[in-house]
Amino acid sequence: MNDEYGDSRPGGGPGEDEGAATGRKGPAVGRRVLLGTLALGAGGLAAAPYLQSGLEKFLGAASQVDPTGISNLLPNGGGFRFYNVAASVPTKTAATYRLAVGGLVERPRSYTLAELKALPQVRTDLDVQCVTGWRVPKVPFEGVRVSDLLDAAGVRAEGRALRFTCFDGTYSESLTLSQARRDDVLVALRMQGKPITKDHGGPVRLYVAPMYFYKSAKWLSGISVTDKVEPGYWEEYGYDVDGWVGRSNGRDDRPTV
Ligand SMILES: Nc1nc2c(c(=O)[nH]1)N[C@H]1C(S)=C(S)[C@@H](COP(=O)(O)O)O[C@H]1N2
Ligand SMILES: [Mo]
Repeated sequence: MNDEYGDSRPGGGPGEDEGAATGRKGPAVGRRVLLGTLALGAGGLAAAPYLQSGLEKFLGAASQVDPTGISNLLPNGGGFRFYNVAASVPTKTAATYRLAVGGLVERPRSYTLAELKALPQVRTDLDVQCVTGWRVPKVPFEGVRVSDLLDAAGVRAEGRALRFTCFDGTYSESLTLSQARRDDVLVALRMQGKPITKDHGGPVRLYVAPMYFYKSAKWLSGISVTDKVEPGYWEEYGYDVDGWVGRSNGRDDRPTV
């Protein structure tokens, strides 16, 4: 059980979480996550094997009501840590979810989940690498190429970059247009062979295969074409805007693509 904490365990050394790694802790992580995780304590961890089957569900529920942030940094049994910098995240269903594509485009529009599902779907099967050290091998993602959405919207001549926003109300990300047009950059609807769970950013998250996982914004609600790169949430705290795995953030991880 403890093995699952690996290098990401709070107090386990440098790079334990995004906030601590930069030495400039964000408002919603860092100390609070550390205290929350310690507060869970030996009792909580010892009980974890018995919770295994329901753990993912439990964490999803806990993240909605847990002001201590305990749920921000826990293993889920699959090698992932759930990250969430917002205090709470609303649940979006097929009936309520919308993705807005706008900014410097000819044809701004909003997509429902059904409309996204009706577009050509692409599948990848690549490793996920978090900048704090943990890696999950061969994670299937399926979704719509961001480049297809850009083509549909018609990027105007002055467009240079994309800003991604999230319905958690807090997180954001960025890519240059040429990065976003790669064929392994997806608006992902499925992960690990099933619809993306709420914990993993469902119903829709960004997936940027060649970059550290902080680029893969969860709970995606907006894509806006901008005239310059506007650094995302963690990038304001020192992470590289160009987050290539193995050649950014001072790390030498094996590339994911
Ligand atoms: N909206 C949102 N997206 C996010 C984050 C977040 O806190 N909020 N954390 C990022 C970071 S640092 C990582 S490592 C991954 C974690 O994805 P997971 O929770 O599915 O493991 O989501 C990224 N996308
Ligand atoms: Mo991360």
